[in-house]
Amino acid sequence: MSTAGKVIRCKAAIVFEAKKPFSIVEIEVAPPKAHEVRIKILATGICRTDDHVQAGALKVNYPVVAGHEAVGVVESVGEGVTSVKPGDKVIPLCLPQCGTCRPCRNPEGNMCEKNDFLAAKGVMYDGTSRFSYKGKPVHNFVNTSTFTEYTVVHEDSVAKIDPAAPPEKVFLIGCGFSTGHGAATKTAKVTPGSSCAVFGLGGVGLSVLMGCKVAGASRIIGIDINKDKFPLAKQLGATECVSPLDFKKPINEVLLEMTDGEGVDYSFEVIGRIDTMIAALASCNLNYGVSVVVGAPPSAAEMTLSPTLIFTGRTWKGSVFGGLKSKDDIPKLVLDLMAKKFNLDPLITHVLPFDKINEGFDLLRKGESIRTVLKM
Ligand code: COD
Ligand code: ZN
Repeated sequence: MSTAGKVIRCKAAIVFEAKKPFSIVEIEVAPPKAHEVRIKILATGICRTDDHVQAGALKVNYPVVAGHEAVGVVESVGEGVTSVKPGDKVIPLCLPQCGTCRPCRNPEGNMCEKNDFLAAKGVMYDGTSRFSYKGKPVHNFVNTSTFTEYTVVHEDSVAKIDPAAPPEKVFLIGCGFSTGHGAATKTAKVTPGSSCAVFGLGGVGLSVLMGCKVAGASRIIGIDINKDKFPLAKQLGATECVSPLDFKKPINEVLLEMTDGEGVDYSFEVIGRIDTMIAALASCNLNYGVSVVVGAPPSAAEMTLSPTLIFTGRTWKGSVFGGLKSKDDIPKLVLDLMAKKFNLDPLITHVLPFDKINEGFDLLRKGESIRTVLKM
């Protein structure tokens, strides 16, 4: 029997307040309104950004259905939806692409004005939520919310993908892989023969590293305080790996020494810490080096640094979702995956049923997993 037009009762993992574990409860998911799409989630990944939601490090409204890296099938669509139809395999987009705002119209822009990263209101465009628990509304997260069997997103926040794409792999294109790969290839535009340094070797950092390799970098230095990450980093293209804990001097000085005082051509911060953002900046060439901030800083953070770091010519850039135009670029990355232009298998270290979501987050916190995929 069709569920279109009806409220769906299903399982979701809710964070009721910061620092409380994910609670699996039954919620109600309202039908999609005009220009909205209801999606049955097939698989969703555990990303550090969701951990920040649970830990209270990101400004969000609670209670919230987090999760933003997933793949699903369209269950039903609201009035006026033209880009997807029921049955389509889709990836929800944590960064929307409305196509009409200034950043969407600028070829270099991707911070669609409809994004909810900065305001973090956690509601649909009309200011209401499609999720409720015991009759009270529950917030959404970055226009997606994938820790639920069914979600509702605006049409701007969903991309139709190749129906043959395997759910247990392609979910990673919904955030981690695209964020990292795009930061190297689209934001930094890494050039052949160049040198790169990647700070943080989690799922996103390793994807940056894969992007540097595809772009033809000849030297890629991986930096992490957890040496267990080094073998995989080397398998994916790191030419060397170093731990800041092995040195008394600051890691940027170590990197300068490793590069004969030159610094690297490109550096990437993929941890989300102020000190490593400054260290990454100071590690790139003082004149033509490019440093990219990929890790989201804690919401309340501010930084102080010497302006000389920039004065000599370095370029310091940020990159959200790899600088990608989400609705246009995600289906293309999926086709690249299907054409075996890259392999996501090494990044997917654990598979768990949705009910074991808290176990999945423990693996991430203990540094044991790169990506855990939750199957619904
Ligand atoms: N020095 C070196 N390495 C460190 C340090 C340190 N001081 N502290 C931690 N690390 C290492 C950890 O050991 C770990 O290996 C790695 O840094 C971080 O990896 P993970 O597995 O915790 O996290 P990821 O790779 O899943 O995500 C990290 C981000 C920082 C990219 C993520 O949290 C984030 O901020 N994403 C937002 C960026 C974005 O564009 N998002 C779009 C959709 S979310
Ligand atoms: Zn993410």
